[in-house]
Amino acid sequence: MFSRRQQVLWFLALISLLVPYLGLMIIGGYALWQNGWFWIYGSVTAGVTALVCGLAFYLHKRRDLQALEPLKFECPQDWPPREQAAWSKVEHLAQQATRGEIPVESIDDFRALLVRLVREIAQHYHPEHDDAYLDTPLPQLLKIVEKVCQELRQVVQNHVPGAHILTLRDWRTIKEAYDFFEPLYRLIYWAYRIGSIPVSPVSALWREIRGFVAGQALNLSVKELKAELVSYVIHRMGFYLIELYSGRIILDDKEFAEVRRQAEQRELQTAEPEVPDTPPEFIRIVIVGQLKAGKSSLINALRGTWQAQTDVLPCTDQVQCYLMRPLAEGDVNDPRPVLPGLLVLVDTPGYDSLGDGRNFAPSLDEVKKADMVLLVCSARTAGRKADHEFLQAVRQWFQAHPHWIMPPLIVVGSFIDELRPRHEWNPPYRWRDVKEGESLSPKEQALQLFLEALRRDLELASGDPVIPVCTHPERTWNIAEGLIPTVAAYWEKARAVRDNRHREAYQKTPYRLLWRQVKNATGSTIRLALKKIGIR
Ligand SMILES: Nc1nc2c(ncn2[C@@H]2O[C@H](COP(=O)(O)OP(=O)(O)OP(=O)(O)O)[C@@H](O)[C@H]2O)c(=O)[nH]1
Ligand SMILES: [Mg+2]
Repeated sequence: MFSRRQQVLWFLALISLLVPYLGLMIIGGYALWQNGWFWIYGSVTAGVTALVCGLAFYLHKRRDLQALEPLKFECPQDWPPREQAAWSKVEHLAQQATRGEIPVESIDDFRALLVRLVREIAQHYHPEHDDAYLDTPLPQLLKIVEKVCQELRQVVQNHVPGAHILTLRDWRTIKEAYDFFEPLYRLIYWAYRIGSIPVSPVSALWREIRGFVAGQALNLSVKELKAELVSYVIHRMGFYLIELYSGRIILDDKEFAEVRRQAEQRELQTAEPEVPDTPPEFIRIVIVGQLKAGKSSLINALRGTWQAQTDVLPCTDQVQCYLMRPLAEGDVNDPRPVLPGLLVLVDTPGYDSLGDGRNFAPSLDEVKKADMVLLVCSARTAGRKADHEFLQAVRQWFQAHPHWIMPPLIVVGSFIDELRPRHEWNPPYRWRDVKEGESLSPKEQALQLFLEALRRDLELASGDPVIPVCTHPERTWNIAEGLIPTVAAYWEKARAVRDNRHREAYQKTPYRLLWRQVKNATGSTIRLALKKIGIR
C-alpha cells in the first residue's frame, strides 16, 4: 500500500499533529485532578464513548458499509484473440506511464499519451494506413461517445455529492467564489505565518515543521493516486478504442437482439421443428472424429436415449442435429445431470484415418459454427495422424481469423472397454488425479497409457480436458459423472464463443442498414421534390 518512506512520513505527520493535543490532555488531566473533578469528568467521558460506540455498532449492523470499489480494468474474457492482443498494447502503455517511462507531468504530456494510445490501437486494426485513426465510421464513433457519456453520467450521479441538485449556475457561482477567496485566504494565512514569528517563535517553528512533513507525505500519496488515475484513464479509454476500431460496437441493440433471436431459432430448428418464440438457453456442441470412432454412440449416450442411428458400417454420411434437454427440476428418476441449458448435439460424418485433409471440410465447416467441440478418439485405433492433422487445420483456421474465438475442445477417449484386458469390464475405473506409485489394475494402467498417448499425439496442453468414456449401449460409462460435468465447466467459454459468433454474423450484414438508409433518403427526396412542384 504505502512505501517505507511514505510510512515514516505519515507517522511523523501524525505525531506532529498529536503532540499538542497529548500535551493538552496531560495538563488538563492534572488540573482536573487538582480540583477533584477527575473522576466525574472521567465517568461522563466513558458514558459518552460507550453511547457513541453502541450507536455506531447498531448503524453498522443495520446498513452494510459500502466498500470502496477499487479501480478495475480487466480484459473482458469474451474477447477474441485479436482484441486481447490490442488489450496487451493498452496494458503495456499504462505500465510505461505508471513506471514513469513516459512522462505524465503536465496536461500536454497526458494529451500526447492519449494520442499515442489512439494511434497504437487504430494501427493494430488498420496497419495498412498511417492515419489509421480515421478508419472508423461516424455512427460507430457517435455510439462510443454515447456510451462514454452514459458512464460519465453514472459516475457523476453516484459519486459527486449534490450533483442532482446543483445547477450549472451554482457550479459557476462556486467556481467564482473559489477564485475570489482562494488568493485572499492565501494572503491572510501568509500574513499570519509572518506575524506569528515574533509573537511565538517556538510554535511558529513547530507549525512550519509540521506543515512541511505533512506536505511531503501528501505529495507522495498524490503521486501514487495520480499514477493510478492515469492508469485507469488509459485502460478505460483503451477499452472503448478497441470496441470502436474492432467494429464490435452494436449500433442498435434492439435490432441485434431480434436478429440473434431469429438465428438461435433457426439453429434450434435444425434439431427440433417446434421451437418457442423465445429460444431457451442452449449451446451447440459439434462432435467430430475419425470414421467409427463412436461419435453417434456418444450422442446416444449423452441423451440417454437411443435415437441416433448407429451401425458397424459408416452410417453418418451427413450432418445431423439432436436436442438434449437438461434434467427437469425435481425429476429424481432422470439419470441425466443438470446443465445450465439445452444442448444441440451435431453429429458429423467421420474423416478417414489417412489424414490427408481431403475430407476434413465438412467437420471443419461445422467447427466454425460450434460453441464447443468434442473430438472422439477410439482406443481401438492406434493411428491418430488424422486427428492430429484435423486439429492442426482447426487451430490454423482460428489463427488466421483472430476475430473469431476458437471453441473449447474436449477430447473424448472412447472404446475404453476394448483396452487390455479386453474381456474385463468392471467399472468404475480410476483415471483422474492418479498419483505416482498408486497401485492400479491392469485396465486402469492401460487407461493411463491411452490418455497420455492422446495428449502426446494431439499435442494438447496439460490443462486441456481429455475424458475417457465407454459408449457401447450395454457398457455406458463416465458420461454423467465425467463428460457432462466437463461440458458444464466450459459452459461460460462456450457462451462467449456463441456471443462472438452472433456479433460477427450481425456485423457482416451492413446491407440491412444501407438499405434502410437508401429507403429513408429516397423517401425524403421524393417528398421534397413533390412539395417543390406543388403536388403535396
Ligand atoms: N465396444 C464398444 N463399441 C462401441 C463403443 N462405442 C460405439 N461402439 C460401437 O461401434 C460402432 C460404431 O459406432 P458409431 O457410434 O456408429 O460410430 P461413428 O463414429 O458414429 O461412425 P461413423 O458415423 O460411421 O463415422 C457401433 O456398432 C457401436 O455400437 C464403445 O465404447 N465400445
Ligand atoms: Mg456416426
